Amino acid sequence: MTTLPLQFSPEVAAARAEGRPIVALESTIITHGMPYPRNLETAWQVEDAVREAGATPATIAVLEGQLHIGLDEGQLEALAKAQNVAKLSRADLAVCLATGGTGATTVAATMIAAHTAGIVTFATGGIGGVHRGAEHSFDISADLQELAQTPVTVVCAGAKAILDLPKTLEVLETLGVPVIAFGQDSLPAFWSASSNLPAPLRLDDAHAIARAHLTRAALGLPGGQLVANPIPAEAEISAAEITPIIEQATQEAADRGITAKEVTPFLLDRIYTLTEGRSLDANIALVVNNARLAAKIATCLINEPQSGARR
Ligand code: PSU
Ligand code: MN
Repeated sequence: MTTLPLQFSPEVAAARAEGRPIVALESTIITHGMPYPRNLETAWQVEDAVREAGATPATIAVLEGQLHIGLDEGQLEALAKAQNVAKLSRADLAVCLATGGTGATTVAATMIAAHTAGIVTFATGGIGGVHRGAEHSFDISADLQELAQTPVTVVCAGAKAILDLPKTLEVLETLGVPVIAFGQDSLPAFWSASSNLPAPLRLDDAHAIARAHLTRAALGLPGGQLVANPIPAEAEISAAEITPIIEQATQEAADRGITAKEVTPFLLDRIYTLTEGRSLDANIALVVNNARLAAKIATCLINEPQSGARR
């Protein structure tokens, strides 16, 4: 078996050598989730939020066939500006690496890369899930299967209402993925702090989330945990405002026959335009908030007494 060479940024390599906490960050949010230049500003802001909270950010991407764990400023900028970058999930990662391609990693592919690099905590905005109409399209993100099999704790702000949230929760339950609301009883719904769905689990501090991660490993259970961290109140967009916009965007996607990997980027772009950019302000605020919580969890994981099995 060949081992895969990993390209660690100097900052991440130093953190590894010194046993300091590291937070993985995905890159599809940069290339397919937000327009330039705000995608780049957001990537910097999120990395800084991780640093200010005492951990090291590791933005993950494939550049010319190399799996990068941590990007320097120039690499991040090139990725944020690049057109037609591949969107890599579990199914595409190996082909991209083997053929010398360049691509941004989704939640699923970032989890695989993080795990390969020994990183167990990951912050993002929203995960992929069961799309509306999945009973016809079968469109269910590979992110859900990944959470079931790769031992990484993923901090998100819940799932977007572009997805079918009840079905997404059902699939996660079937797959045995803990869905943990942070500090509240209801499931956060991305642009809104609360949905009308109760969260399956609730934890109120980073220590408890770290302990649950380690306990899962001690039980020999595969897979990770999904932490749903509510958007800060001042950045929320009300459900009344966003719901008709999501419905319009979803209808347009159906009318235009958008399928597979294009669905999520198409919806995000339409919602951005239809909210005149406000969806993006909210998105940025919640990713930064998630980066801070992930940094705390990563720090607790390093410091837990039972961390023998840790990273
Ligand atoms: N949801 C968001 N923003 C995003 C994504 C999802 O609110 O940027 C991205 C993430 O990278 C996620 C991917 O892993 O889309 C899911 O794509 P798909 O539904 O094609 O699996
Ligand atoms: Mn899909």
